[in-house]
Amino acid sequence: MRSIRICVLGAGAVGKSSITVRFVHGSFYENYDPTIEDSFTKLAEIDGKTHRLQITDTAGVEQMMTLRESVIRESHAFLLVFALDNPSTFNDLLPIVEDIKRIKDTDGIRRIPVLLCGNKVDLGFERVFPSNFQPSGVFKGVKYLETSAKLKIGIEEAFLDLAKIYMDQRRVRRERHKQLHRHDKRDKCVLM
Ligand SMILES: Nc1nc2c(ncn2[C@@H]2O[C@H](COP(=O)(O)OP(=O)(O)OP(=O)(O)O)[C@@H](O)[C@H]2O)c(=O)[nH]1
Ligand SMILES: [Mg+2]
Repeated sequence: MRSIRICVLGAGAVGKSSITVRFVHGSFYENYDPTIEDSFTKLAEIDGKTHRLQITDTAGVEQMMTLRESVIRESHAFLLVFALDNPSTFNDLLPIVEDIKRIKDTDGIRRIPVLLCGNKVDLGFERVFPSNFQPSGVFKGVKYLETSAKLKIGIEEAFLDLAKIYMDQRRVRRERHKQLHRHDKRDKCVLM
């Protein structure tokens, strides 16, 4: 069974723990309890095969920067969360994206399995993003979902789509690698 290591990142109080706990345990809590770092495991079926999702729920507060560095390095895929009632939480994702790009050594975030999550979609009047919001800029081409941990909207989809994005990117990478390897073999001359 393959393990897919997913990391949940975003500013404080956007709902990272709530989304994770809703997905793993099916429950939701109104009270706010800031996270240091928590790990969860859940089996999930992707393309007809069972995989183990190992989810790390991170801290939103900046003091945990060193923890964030190592968890990004060890993760395969990233769920980036902001809150639809708080515009600054969207901007807070930009340095996180830069960290992921630096640590994973890529100049394009689309080459990394990432899913952007606008959480608290249940908050109708408090919402500050337009109803047809589509992220652009660094998030252009990145899959975007609106979720509610409270009302259980889009939660399964967020984790399963992200795991599928990881598996698809992995398959493409492996096929490309195989092709290159085949060419390598063909180009080699035999020294007698
Ligand atoms: N209305 C609403 N409230 C939510 C939702 N998700 C989380 N909350 C509330 O938002 C607050 C913060 O949620 P957490 O899940 O603890 O946020 P977090 O991102 O893990 O915060 P840190 O661990 O400090 O980084 C809590 O009071 C939750 O009940 C949601 O979808 N809708
Ligand atoms: Mg938390």
